[in-house]
Amino acid sequence: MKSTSAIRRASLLTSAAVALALAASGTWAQEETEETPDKSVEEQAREDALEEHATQPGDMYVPSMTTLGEIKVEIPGRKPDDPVMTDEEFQQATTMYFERCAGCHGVLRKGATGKALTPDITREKGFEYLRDFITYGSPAGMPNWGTSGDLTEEEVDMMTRYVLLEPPAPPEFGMEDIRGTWQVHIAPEDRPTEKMNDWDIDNLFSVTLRDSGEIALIDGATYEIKKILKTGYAVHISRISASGRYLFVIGRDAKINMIDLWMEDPDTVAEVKIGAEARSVETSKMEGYEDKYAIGGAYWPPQFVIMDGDTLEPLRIKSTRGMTYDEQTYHPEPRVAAILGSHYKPEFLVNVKETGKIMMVDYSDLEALKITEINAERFLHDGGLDSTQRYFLTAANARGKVAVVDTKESKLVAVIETEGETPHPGRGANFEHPTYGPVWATSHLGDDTVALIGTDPEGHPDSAWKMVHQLYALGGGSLFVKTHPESENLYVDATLNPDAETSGSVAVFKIADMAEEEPDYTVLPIVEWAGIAEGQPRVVQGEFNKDGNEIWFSVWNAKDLESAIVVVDDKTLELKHVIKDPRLITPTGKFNVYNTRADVY
Ligand code: DHE
Repeated sequence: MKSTSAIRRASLLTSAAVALALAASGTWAQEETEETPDKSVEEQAREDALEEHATQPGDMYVPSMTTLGEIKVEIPGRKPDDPVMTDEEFQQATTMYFERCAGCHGVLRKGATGKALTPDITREKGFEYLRDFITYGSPAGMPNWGTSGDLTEEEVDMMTRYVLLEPPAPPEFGMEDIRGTWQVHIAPEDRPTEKMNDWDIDNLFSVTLRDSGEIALIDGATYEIKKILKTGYAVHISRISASGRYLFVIGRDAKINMIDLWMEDPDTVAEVKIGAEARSVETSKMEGYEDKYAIGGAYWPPQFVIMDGDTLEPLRIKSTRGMTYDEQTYHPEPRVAAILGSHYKPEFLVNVKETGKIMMVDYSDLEALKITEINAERFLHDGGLDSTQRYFLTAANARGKVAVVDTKESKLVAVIETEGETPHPGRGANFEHPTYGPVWATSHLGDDTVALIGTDPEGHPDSAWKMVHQLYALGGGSLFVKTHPESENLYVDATLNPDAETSGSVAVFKIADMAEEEPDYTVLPIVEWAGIAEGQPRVVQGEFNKDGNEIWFSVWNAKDLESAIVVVDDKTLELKHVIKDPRLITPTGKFNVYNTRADVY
């Protein structure tokens, strides 16, 4: 079910211990070793393995199809030899499966980063084998759902019977469904023709309030919360139209809100749901197409939807189902991960996760949609542009690689090993390295490394599209790196690190110090600065203000506890301000309007 730290786990245990631990928990590895292990060694190996399960930060970062879990599914027809399961249990197990297992094993159980769990496979393994596997997990990435206490013995039993049955298929979400959710609250002709408020829109931050299903619009200079707006469930990211007027946010329930920042009192002017589960939204950025289209990408159904940029009217749906790029076998549910608007062509770059393809979707003629399908690497997740905005660098995170696409020539340029476990760049960070020239950075979920990749094939051909420098930051569990053209620093968080002090801090590298092989970094105690006594808040995602002289970090606490945003002076690395407000519930992503629309990172 969870696999992001699989390689690290395996490398942390000796291979003998791995074999023993697997054998002890009755896992796939039973086929690989016939030896009967010594009991006490076996127990030790099991303990080691379980400890690993409990402490790997990457495990906490696996998609949870929560909204899909709320849908009542049609129960597939039963066969005479099926395990007994009531309809009520089946629905309950489906919800549990979508929330906890589908992220890795796929909604249809055909496998993603985790193994396929279709009945032809599960029935061969048998009830006891599967029950033990769910109970104890495996060092290959499966969590120990039973022994961790996450599932009761009865629930493990129910899930075991469930995976022996045919999987249900959640409903599709076609044009009729999408149009059924589409609402234009204020028609374009009824909107202002010029900006009607005195907000400094370019320096506004749209802040995700994850667990309250809202965003906060915060002024970048005064830190005043100008407005809180209701959005979709567990809203994920914000993106801005090319003009900077319209703000688009997408919830995990695939609901997009379009907010007009020119209104006297900015508000949602249109909304639509593009599927049942989604994570990405973007707008057309190419000259001549500014504000013309928006696009949303869904996890379920596997599809993207191009919409009118003024009204969100759904115009074109494209399914991403198809062949994997390498083996060319059919994948029924390749999820749409990051989407980026090209500055070089009227194209959206769409990461299709499980098939490992980057689709360059030409939106100049929606009736004759042209897609250049680039074979990249499986498990594409997030990424961003280089400093010239010509190259798209995107992580195939479960493969430990970064793919580079030339958006001008529509070609794959390179697939680079980052030599860390599970690269997770967000949109990455671009800066001028003292030795290697322009580079783009990513940190990693599974270890403390930061990979710097050369991005200047003209000026620095020897460094281009290679990992030129590896830095060591605070620890595993990093989600985002950040810098700004005006900054001389690179910031690296460690959000999912199990150690509270580490996940509550940020590492800052001086770019000039990178002339050294192993530069030191400064640690900023962000949570301590926030002065929050209760809970174990995590620091996540730095975001610069427009001028690039201060960086904001979210201090992300539990829903019912105090959270904050800490503002750091980029020149002095000192605390500048703490934004606290009871309305700031679980702040996570922050999107400065100017930096987001102009792709400055
Ligand atoms: Fe994200 C970006 C998917 C969990 C905060 N996240 C993205 C993108 C994808 C994605 C595909 C790229 C969007 C784009 O650029 O178009 N995220 C997922 C998941 O599948 C995952 C692992 C689990 C899930 O069920 O959603 C997940 N993400 C999280 C979190 O738990 C985070 C830390 C907190 C939160 O708000 O949910 C989180 N994700 C973010 C942020 C970005 C993001 C802040 C945008 C970064 C940027 O700089 O653009």
